[in-house]
Amino acid sequence: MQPPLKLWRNARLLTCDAGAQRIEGALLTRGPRIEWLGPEAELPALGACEVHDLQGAWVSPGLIDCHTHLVFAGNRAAEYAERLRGRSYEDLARAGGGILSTVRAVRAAGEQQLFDESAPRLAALLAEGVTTLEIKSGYGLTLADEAKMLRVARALGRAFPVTVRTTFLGAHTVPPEYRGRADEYLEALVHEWLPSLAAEALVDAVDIFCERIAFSVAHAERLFAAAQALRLPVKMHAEQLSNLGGTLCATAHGALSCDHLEHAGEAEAQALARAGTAAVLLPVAYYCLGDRTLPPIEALRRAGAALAVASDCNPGSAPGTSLLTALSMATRLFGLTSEEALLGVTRHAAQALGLAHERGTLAPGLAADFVVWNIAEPSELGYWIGYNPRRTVVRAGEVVPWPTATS
Ligand code: DI6
Ligand code: FE
Repeated sequence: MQPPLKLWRNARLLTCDAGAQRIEGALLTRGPRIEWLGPEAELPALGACEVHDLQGAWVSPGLIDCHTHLVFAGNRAAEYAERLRGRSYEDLARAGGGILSTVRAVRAAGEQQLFDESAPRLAALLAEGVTTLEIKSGYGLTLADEAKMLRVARALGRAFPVTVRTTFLGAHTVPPEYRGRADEYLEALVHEWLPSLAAEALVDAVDIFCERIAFSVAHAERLFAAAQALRLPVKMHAEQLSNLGGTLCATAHGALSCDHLEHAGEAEAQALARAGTAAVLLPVAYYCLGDRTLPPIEALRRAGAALAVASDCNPGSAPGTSLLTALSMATRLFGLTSEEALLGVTRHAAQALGLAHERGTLAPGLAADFVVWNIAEPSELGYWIGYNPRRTVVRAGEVVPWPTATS
């Protein structure tokens, strides 16, 4: 038997499709998918079905946070305080703090503790209308601890009304056991860890931090070849603190996304557009690091690259759980238009996760994930800071209750 139809009428639909259409009308959903949308005068004949009157509210696709390190233990407020006194992020990393201090906390945490610490962050993102998010590993840096992080990410996806995509980021930084032996560490990732985690179905994509304080382009080449042999899509933390040529390597491998890009330029913008690789902008990290180098927005725009926006939720450079705040920062700090910002957390974020065929826009056949907003104008998304205009969230065709850390 087919699941029942539901009619969501009297809506103003921000489809976020290629034409960025705005439609005054209705959505028809069947189970977890959208069956039809359009003006009410064109509604197909329906039998009895559940009807929701949305009273003229604006409706967008469910928001997609396509870059997070949401699963971690502890926090790094003390390092933030040091950075406020002038110490740099790179300096802290070189002194064994930074990512490695979170690695120590994650290794010490059991799976339940990691879940319990991460759940309130997830609940906060969901409260703003996030229905899909990516969660990276990268704070375990042993095979067992990376597996633990990825299992917690999967468990969060089962416990909460959200679609979780996991990304293996074993190549986040060189762990203490391999200090000075980055090449050997990478070989372990390639030959042992990645095949083992992939065999357990814990990995949806593979990422690498390509940076002076992390891994080289040659390392990325090795890792990407291994990922692609396992038919896993790849992505890269590229050009965040310096330009090592990571974007050109990632786009040559058909990466789903390159993320950060503060130190990218014209050549990178062209390569991203040509390869169909999404440019993921992370303005909260830019803000919290007190960065001064802006990503090349105008070049990306001119080249026609897909601009996505994400929270980067992590304890070091972006301790935030508000995608709407990231939107505000993407507009004010990076100069995105309101329309670009909305596409950045819907259609283009889906592209960054390789999910554009199933979510990120309102269209027949796609996921019935959408947010009903308490706003009079679409430009209010990315305008409010610390005020949440979400009215109702529908995921897979069901109204989602207000999320709590235990839901
Ligand atoms: N870039 C980032 O912004 C995060 N990871 C990365 O490669 C920061 C991670 C951290 O500082 O804990
Ligand atoms: Fe990141």
